[in-house]
Amino acid sequence: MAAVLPRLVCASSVALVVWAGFCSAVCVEVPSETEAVQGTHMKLLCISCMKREEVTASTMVEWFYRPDGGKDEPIYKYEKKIHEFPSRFSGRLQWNGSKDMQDVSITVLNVTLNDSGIYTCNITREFEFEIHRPLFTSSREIHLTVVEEAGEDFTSVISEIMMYILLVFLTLWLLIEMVYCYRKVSKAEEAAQENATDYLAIPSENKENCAVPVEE
Ligand SMILES: *[C@@H]1O[C@H](CO)[C@@H](O)[C@H](O)[C@H]1NC(C)=O
Ligand SMILES: *[C@@H]1O[C@H](CO)[C@@H](O)[C@H](O)[C@H]1NC(C)=O
Ligand SMILES: *[C@@H]1O[C@H](CO)[C@@H](O)[C@H](O)[C@H]1NC(C)=O
Ligand SMILES: *[C@@H]1O[C@H](CO)[C@@H](O)[C@H](O)[C@H]1NC(C)=O
Ligand SMILES: CC(=O)N[C@H]1CO[C@H](CO)[C@@H](O)[C@@H]1O
Repeated sequence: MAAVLPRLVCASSVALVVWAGFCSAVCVEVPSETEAVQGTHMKLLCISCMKREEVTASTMVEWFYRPDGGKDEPIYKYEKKIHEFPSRFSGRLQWNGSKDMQDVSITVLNVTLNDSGIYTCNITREFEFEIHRPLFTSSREIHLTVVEEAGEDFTSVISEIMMYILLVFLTLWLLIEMVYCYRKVSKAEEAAQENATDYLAIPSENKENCAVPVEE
């Protein structure tokens, strides 16, 4: 069952992206996918919605890569123009952000197994026309796992099968319970109807004892 929840979360984040696409004025900070398939393009999603005071600021974004057990190394920078740092990603990084710089995503082309690790996007916004030039910074981390092949892993297949078995079982159980209840109710009704005739024969004092007390 463990795979069901991430799938739900996944579906809802897709819904969010679609929704954000329909009304582009709304910025939604959707988290990035964290699994990539070897040999495909991987979009490292980094969205940092502007607060109202940041609209007149200029945005700079820096991307870092940290291999497992390593330290952060800069790989990409965008400040008015693109700057790529020499790294093993050279030539494989592509700007995939938006013009308004709320989406500062990049795409890694032809992902290899070695690209697993932690990617950080650091966003700095600076007021352009102020004397003090205050800075806003925000940071996101993406823990990327690169897998050899697309497809479902064994445990998620198992949990999916379990889910269907459970569904069928629950439906059957519900049906049986309904039939059983229906029988019971109709039997009780029959019996009650039989008794109703007896009930009429009971003297009226006894009838009052059964009645719901009425408040005055
Ligand atoms: C992806 O990388 C592999 C090995 O690094 C290379 O053999 C392959 O040609 C590359 N594919 C593309 C589409 O660049
Ligand atoms: C992955 O990294 C290891 C060592 O860091 C290196 O030996 C190997 O060639 C790399 N593989 C690819 C496909 O870049
Ligand atoms: C990214 O920004 C965060 C918070 O501003 C900071 O703690 C972190 O050191 C920065 N990362 C790098 C690699 O500069
Ligand atoms: C009907 O009446 C009989 C006896 O008069 C009683 O034993 C039985 O429990 C009653 N059934 C119901 C459903 O009230
Ligand atoms: C310029 C660029 O790489 N654009 C790509 C950004 O990502 C979407 C998918 O999320 C692609 O369809 C674009 O081509």
